[in-house]
Amino acid sequence: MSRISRVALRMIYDSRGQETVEATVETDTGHRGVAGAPSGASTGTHEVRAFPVGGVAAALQTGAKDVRPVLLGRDVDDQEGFDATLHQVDGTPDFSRIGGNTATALSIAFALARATERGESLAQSLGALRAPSSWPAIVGNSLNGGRHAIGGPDIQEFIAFAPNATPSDEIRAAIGVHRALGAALHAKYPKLALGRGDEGGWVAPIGNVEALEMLRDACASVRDSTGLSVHPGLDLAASEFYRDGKYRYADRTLDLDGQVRFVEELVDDYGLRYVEDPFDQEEFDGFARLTASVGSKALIVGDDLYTTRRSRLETGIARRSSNAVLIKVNQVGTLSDTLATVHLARSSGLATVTSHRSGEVPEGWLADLAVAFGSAALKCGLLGGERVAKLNELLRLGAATEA
Ligand code: 2PG
Ligand code: MG
Repeated sequence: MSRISRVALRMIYDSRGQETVEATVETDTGHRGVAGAPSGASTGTHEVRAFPVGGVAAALQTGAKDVRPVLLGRDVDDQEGFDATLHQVDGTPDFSRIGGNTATALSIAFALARATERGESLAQSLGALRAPSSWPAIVGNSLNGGRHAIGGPDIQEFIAFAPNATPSDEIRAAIGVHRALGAALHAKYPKLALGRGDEGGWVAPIGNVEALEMLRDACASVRDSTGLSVHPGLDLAASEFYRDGKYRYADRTLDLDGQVRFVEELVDDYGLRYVEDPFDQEEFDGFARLTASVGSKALIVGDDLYTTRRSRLETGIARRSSNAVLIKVNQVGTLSDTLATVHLARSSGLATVTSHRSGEVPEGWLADLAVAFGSAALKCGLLGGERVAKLNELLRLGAATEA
């Protein structure tokens, strides 16, 4: 049995140029895992705190003084024990003492060290099938708005949802939509300086409806030219424009009934197959209404609604709020907490979508998690080194099963 012989924490920058925490965990047989923690912009109220008061500097100080000593000497095969120790040393319900990002970086670095020691990919060492019966579909952000873009639509993400037989076909289809959308924007607005948002999707000063029309057409053109499956999707991140009981878009203000109808129409008019956070983060019943009416046509996904917390997912299951749950490790802080939510989803027949954050690190392990979790989809963006790292890791996992 090998043991942890070295633990180190340091500050690194994420894809938005913001400070975050990276962890190194090393075993006494000389194997090591290194992981950085991502950060969100449209964070849910029920997420753990990313950093303690005092930010990354305080996280590093507490990490060196209080966390590192209790991790040294731990059994490399005991992920649950490692994660439980993080909770014990933190002692709060939301990781506000050591920081959820410190916990995330350590928990993943530990899992990576173990995988390296076993000579396996992270997906394999977490017990994933060598050749999954179906690969996670790609949820690829093609056009950004909301908190992830300045000057774009108020819906946060216009998505290419690509379920195909192999990772390479999925990625080809989703990136094809990004490219087709860029070409269409350029053709329609030749004088416009096109930008890209936090997740690598296009940013253009257009409204929600125009963006949806262009996304639908881009998906259709890729389907026609490649024969692959790719369909429009949205992450509305609706908590971001919900105030005083109303959904406040640039061009309309809707109450709950209006919002249910509006999203139902979007699903039907644009053939949406993926709808994330169409309501405020406390609106379990609105979610349930939408799932009942269009859940057979689209994944209805709770992100801010659940924040990957098992207890909130229990509520959603009891109220039939959604047919899918977004999974982000740093919303709960450890791999074990994440797995508890994934297991509940699976045993209750809900799909999981394993997801990046808008501020990311250029590492690929998220793809291993999506495969290991048996997720219906991997949400990781399409362009930018920190997004492509995950797509390329999925390609590697796919290639390994073909060899
Ligand atoms: C989301 C995520 C990722 P953020 O809302 O799903 O796309 O955004 O990381 O800013 O919470
Ligand atoms: Mg979301």
